[in-house]
Amino acid sequence: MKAGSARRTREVARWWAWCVALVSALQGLAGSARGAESTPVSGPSIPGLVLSTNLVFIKAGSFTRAHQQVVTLTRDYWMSKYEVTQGEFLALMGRNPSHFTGDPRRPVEKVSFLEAHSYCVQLTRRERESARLTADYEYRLPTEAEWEWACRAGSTNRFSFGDDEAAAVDHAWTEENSEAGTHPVGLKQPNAWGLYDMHGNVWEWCRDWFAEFPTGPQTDPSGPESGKFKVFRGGSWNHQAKFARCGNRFVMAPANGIFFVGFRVVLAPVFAPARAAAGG
Ligand SMILES: [Ca+2]
Repeated sequence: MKAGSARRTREVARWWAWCVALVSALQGLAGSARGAESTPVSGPSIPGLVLSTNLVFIKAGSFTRAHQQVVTLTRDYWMSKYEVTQGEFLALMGRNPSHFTGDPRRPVEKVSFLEAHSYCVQLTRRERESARLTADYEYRLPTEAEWEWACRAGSTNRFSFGDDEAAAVDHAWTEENSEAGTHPVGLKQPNAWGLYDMHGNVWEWCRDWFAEFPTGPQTDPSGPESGKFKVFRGGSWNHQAKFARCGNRFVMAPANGIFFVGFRVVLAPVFAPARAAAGG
């Protein structure tokens, strides 16, 4: 990389880190989880569905997020064990938008929400054509609630591993230990449900348009019907560990990508919004 380009990269990274710090400070503390009655393993056997070994079954449940809001998920789903890698993205999409190349096991980044969504559509198409996926199931981005429930993995703390940021070194690639770049997925300790890099490495796009959370209990929330920004979660190599906490959120326009935002997928019945009475 040329010196000027490297300097601009660092300036952009510092600017984004500052923005994330500001937004996070305004949003206050994360909530806590409860009722983690299950530890998902492989999940049910469903006719016509051939699962990738890199999917973790997530049993539905309830947790409490910011401002003591109780969120209930009524639908089970599978979530990918790792962030989508550059190798996976390249194999399916025929291109690799990432900044940190050189190892296909690194997470794909500089990938916009629209590209991440497109990956899910292509993956769904490929798996259906290969008779590994029925028409009533699909791969898609997780809702924010699905992401946070899976991130917490039963924890009631700021992080899935507790409240101590110092412990993040064993669980996440963050500014403190990343040496200014992404790392191949799956090298840090997973959370209690076997998901890797939910904290750190790259932030992860969610399905939801951004809005302040509505008040009151929520069932299967999936955000507003439209908006300007999409949400991403989980912190990154470019931000301090405190920004990787379970309840933290940040946003970006859906057509934009940057070198610290990637994604992972869920496999679930074809998406249907919650009924109106359930809100958000
Ligand atoms: Ca991550």
